[in-house]
Amino acid sequence: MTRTIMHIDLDAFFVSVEQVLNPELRGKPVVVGGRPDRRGVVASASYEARAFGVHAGMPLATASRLCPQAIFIEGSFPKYRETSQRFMAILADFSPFLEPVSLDEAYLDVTGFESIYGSIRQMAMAIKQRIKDELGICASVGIATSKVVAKVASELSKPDGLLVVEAGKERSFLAPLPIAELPGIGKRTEQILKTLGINNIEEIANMPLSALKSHFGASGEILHRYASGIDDREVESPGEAKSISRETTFGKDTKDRSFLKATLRYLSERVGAELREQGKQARCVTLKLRYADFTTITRQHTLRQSDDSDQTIFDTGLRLLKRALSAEKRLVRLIGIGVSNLVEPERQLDMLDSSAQRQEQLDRAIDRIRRKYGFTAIQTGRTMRLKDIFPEAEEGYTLQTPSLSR
Ligand code: DCP
Ligand code: CA
Repeated sequence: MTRTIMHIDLDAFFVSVEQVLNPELRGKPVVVGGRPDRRGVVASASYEARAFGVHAGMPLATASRLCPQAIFIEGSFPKYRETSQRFMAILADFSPFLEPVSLDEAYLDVTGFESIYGSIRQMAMAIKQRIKDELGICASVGIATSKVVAKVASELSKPDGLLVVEAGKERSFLAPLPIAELPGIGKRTEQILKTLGINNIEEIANMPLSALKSHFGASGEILHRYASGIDDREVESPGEAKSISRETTFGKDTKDRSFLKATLRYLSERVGAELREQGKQARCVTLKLRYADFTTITRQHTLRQSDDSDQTIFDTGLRLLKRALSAEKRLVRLIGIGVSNLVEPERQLDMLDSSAQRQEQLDRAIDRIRRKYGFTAIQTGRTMRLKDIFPEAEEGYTLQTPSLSR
């Protein structure tokens, strides 16, 4: 059966939220990511700034050189999350077959919905209108028989776009587009394809499968299917979170152990709070480090018993950190901690163990206070040190890369 899939993506999301809150920013070159003298990168650029060549991922300093008149904003994650939740709630009103992909992007399976709205195009216009009315933001919508084609269509229609790719036209729609437009093609894949003389999507579809496989392994096959407009991935409503992590990039590379420890403690508490909020326990703890030369390592430890306490997450992370840094000379650029393999809490046999019980009561008491007064209302001994280093925000310390530090 032919499916009808919509991909909905908000335009210049972080910037658009800022423009709703401060209408003076509308129609101007605006960049969210931080002040240009900081070392972060552009998270989101208004279309006015993009006209100067500014784009996401670009160092702020470069952006300010290309577009000196741009207005640079730090950005604040809680506002974006709140808008995102309202966005997803609007979409859920239109179809229960909703798969959020990121904060500002989702797939809807709308197969058969034309009978309700007259046509799928009318349904898409109604969705765009509600988003505009309630959030004040423009959305772009792509409609096709598969996820990959719907996504390319919404991207191509931006800003404020609506593009329908009819059934049977998938391959010819993709054919002339540059290879970078195909989801899944990163910088490296693009480079390799270019050296092979492949410039548009049609040329990928025409490559022998064996050649694609020899260069890209198993992903070669997916590449071939996507390039041919074939993609039978379902729209999947979210199961529960599979992992929770927090990370931050430092303003200045460091090997100050006690500072790294304090940051790890803070990030562990954020992960723990989220874990308990979701009513889950974790079996696996992962530490992530990026060194000054951008080499990134992860180290993982499986717990003997699933756990949700800040202390266990931190202790495990700290052991992994000590081991990783024991013979390490490089400075650390980024640190992150995560939990995965999430399970429903087991009725703990060792609840009779009074220290585990005290720990649990302590975590919950702290969670309650933080829910009421904000995350930094309570400091544990180790994170006190961070007070002078990171500016405080209601939701916690403002980390260097707000969008990546959820
Ligand atoms: N984002 C980020 N860092 C990046 C890319 C994105 O922090 N390198 C954040 C900011 C964006 C949001 O995610 O606003 C959504 O990403 P998109 O790629 O959808 O970009 P925009 O919504 O900003 O623009 P577009 O109109 O192209 O969708
Ligand atoms: Ca977007």
